[in-house]
Amino acid sequence: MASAAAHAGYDAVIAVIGNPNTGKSTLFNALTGLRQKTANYPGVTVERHTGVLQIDGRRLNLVDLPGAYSLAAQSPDEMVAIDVLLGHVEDLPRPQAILAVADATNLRRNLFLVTQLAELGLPIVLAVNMTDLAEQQNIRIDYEKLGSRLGVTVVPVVASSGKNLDRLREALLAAPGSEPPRRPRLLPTVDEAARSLWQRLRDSGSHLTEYEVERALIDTQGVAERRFEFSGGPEFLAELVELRTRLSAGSSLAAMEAKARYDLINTLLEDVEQREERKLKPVDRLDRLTNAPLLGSILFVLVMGTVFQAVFSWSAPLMDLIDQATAGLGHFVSTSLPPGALNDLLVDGVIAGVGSVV
Ligand SMILES: Nc1nc2c(ncn2[C@@H]2O[C@H](COP(=O)(O)OP(=O)(O)OP(=O)(O)O)[C@@H](O)[C@H]2O)c(=O)[nH]1
Ligand SMILES: [Mg+2]
Repeated sequence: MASAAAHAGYDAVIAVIGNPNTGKSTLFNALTGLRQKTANYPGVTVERHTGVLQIDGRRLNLVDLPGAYSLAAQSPDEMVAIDVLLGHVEDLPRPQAILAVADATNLRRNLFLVTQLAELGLPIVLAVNMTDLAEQQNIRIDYEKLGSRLGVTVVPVVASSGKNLDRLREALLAAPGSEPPRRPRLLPTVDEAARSLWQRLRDSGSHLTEYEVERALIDTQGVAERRFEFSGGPEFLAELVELRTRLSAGSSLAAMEAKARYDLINTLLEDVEQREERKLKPVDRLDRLTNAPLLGSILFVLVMGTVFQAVFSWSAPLMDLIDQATAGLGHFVSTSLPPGALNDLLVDGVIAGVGSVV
């Protein structure tokens, strides 16, 4: 693989991946500047952005993958990221490392993908971006601990201002060839079943990897399952489905895996992230108060009672005043004008009419 990258004039290929809207493009542009190319992946209409990061006389080829929340692909478009990461794209050697981009204000959700990437056997540099926003929101993250728990190099950055990008460049330069993270063991029984199925499939001449067989087993009707069927035929597929039913015991393997993954992330974050309650503005406090179930209902009854009281009791003196004013004005006009049609119109029509409406 390394020789393929060297052949293309690069020292290494690095895949850039992260959840949507985490600042991947901003970071990619900051790292590669104008040295970028856009093309399509073969067979799908997904754009392929590549760029060159030059540092200390070395050239790293960065491949920007489409934003993804998870690696469980349900469509060929989503499969592009996995294909690149597994080295299944014709004219692109398998990346030697991954640059994962995460949003510091949303680590819990972002780590879902990062822990999936940790299953691919590639070294990972995790750029925790938007650390400026995290600071504003009083979110405190122990980056060193996060790195050691995940087994990856963590670099906090602000892509939009370029903060800490030098450190990130150095980490990227050191990543190819370094130790990949230890694979998190989420569902050991499923791992073992997938491994034995993969070994038999391999012996029958299939080129699918163990990772792909495990994905086929877990992600019902996903792209991996279709590829598994294509490679192993109906008999292996029947075996896969039977195995899945047996292992899932009434639930779904995907749901079991997601739960195990979030349990792992929650335990990890307990030690790594501290979120201070934001200082509430007065209007937020009022909002909280009025939305509390019991207090909110009591306040509602009190407000409605006050409105009722205001309409039917407290308004009486004001209404009397308006009555007196209209009567006085009517008397004044009727005595000031000579009797006749105009007098009647003004006194009985305009003044009495407007008075009764008011
Ligand atoms: N405050 C802050 N904003 C940032 C930072 N990095 C990126 N942004 C902003 O976040 C928004 C999204 O950034 P993009 O680079 O488009 O994110 P992306 O991950 O490529 O988004 P998709 O391609 O849509 O998945 C933009 O408005 C950026 O200016 C950062 O470190 N801090
Ligand atoms: Mg983008």
